[in-house]
Amino acid sequence: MLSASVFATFAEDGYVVTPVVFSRSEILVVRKECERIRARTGGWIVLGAARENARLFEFVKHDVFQRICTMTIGSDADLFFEGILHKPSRGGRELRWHQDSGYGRTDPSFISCWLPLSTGSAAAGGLWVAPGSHVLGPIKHTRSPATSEQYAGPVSETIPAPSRPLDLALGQVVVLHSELLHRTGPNETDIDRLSFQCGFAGASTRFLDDGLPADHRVPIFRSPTESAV
Ligand SMILES: O=C(O)CCC(=O)C(=O)O
Repeated sequence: MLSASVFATFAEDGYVVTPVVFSRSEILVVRKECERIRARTGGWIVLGAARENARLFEFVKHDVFQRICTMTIGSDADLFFEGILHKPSRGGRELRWHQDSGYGRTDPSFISCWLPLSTGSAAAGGLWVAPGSHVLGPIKHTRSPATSEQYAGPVSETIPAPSRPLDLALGQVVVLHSELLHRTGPNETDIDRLSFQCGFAGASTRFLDDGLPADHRVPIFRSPTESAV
């Protein structure tokens, strides 16, 4: 279903958009859980949601994510963050250009998988990417005093690569290298934008400036070990 050719440009571009890999009913189950959690917590982002929700935890263990990990960071991979992200219709603010490694640097890099649960249109606050920008390596991020978001500081004023919006269908996934510059805009449509994101790191990845809680890392995919005879 996810052939190696889907990932052929990942090393060069720092991202790939998969074909539709989740059915509508799979997306609806995830969406329902995310809406239920959001109704309780509010806020534009809910982190750690899969750790306390069996259906979301099943979802992050899906064969699709296993395949994505195998093709990008290796078949032994840990989940280390996941979030529900919401931008209300005609609302939400821009999340400026940033690298996900700006929130936590690792060696080697990790990946983030982002997927729409309501609409994947860039105009609805969807993703923009700067293809190939991951080759810049980790950029020092700055915390905006106004919004407290971490962003790529002066680099975000002069994005070195041509940037492009991604319009996604439900069931598609964007896989981002942790050093790829990306952003999302405000939601300019009448549809509430709900998305899900999960980050995976190779099992032997080192966290260089890890301010995250000790239990943030969950071993999730392991290549089959040879059974003792
Ligand atoms: O979904 C969003 O608006 C932001 C996603 C993103 O870029 C991030 O969480 O790093």
